[in-house]
Amino acid sequence: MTGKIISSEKRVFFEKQGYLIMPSMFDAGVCRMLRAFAIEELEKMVPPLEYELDVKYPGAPNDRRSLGAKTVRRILQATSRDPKILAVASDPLLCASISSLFKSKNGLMLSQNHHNCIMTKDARYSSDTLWHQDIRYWSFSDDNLISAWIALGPEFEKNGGLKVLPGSHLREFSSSAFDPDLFFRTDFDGNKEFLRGELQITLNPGDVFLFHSKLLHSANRNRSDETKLSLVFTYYDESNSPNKGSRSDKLPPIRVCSGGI
Ligand SMILES: O=C(O)CCC(=O)C(=O)O
Repeated sequence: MTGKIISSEKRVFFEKQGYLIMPSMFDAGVCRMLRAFAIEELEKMVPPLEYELDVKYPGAPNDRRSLGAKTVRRILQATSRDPKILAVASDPLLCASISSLFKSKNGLMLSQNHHNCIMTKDARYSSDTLWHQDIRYWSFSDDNLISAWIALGPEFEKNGGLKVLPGSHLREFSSSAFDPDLFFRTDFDGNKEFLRGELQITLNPGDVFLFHSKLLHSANRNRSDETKLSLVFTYYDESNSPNKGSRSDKLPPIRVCSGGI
């Protein structure tokens, strides 16, 4: 199956640009059901949750007494919350597509750690996520991870849709290109030209945005009047592995594609 699921043009596009949009991978009924589930989880506030207050990004509430202090940013460990979430994360077409991008006949592993989430962007109290590579969160023997961002509603500039710097996953940046929190500095002269290449990603409900763990991306806060909801999962080839004792190694992976395809 490898090589047929994703055309060679799309694979070359992903290799060069660091991302790929797979339109309409999930239908409107599935998106409605997942949105309803996400809203229920937000109402129940069942941990583990990441709050806007935890990240302290620009626009986030400052302290526990601020308005919006209880605003959730990520509903964590999403695949263990309900079989329908696991079914989406292990969708055969999605997983075969990602395996094909890894050009691998090995098994495909789904991480259950931090990025296994329902990402929420509240209409009132969300924040700006500055330019970064997701590899800042991960600790693996190899930096080659792919995340799938599944839009459950429309995503665009005004509601805080993702922006990317195409091709940035292939660049070697000096450490001075990043601040101490590993955000890509917009005030650093050496980054300015590169930042001019920013591209706004727009997604429709059910579209999947696949991106490499070294692709620089950012997103503004949500300035629309509806909370934005997406599912985010991260995958890696079976030949890769989380570093022992790191937070990427906390929960065991789920083998979502058996390999040999
Ligand atoms: O929706 C956003 O703000 C982007 C989230 C993101 O890229 C991250 O937290 O790694």
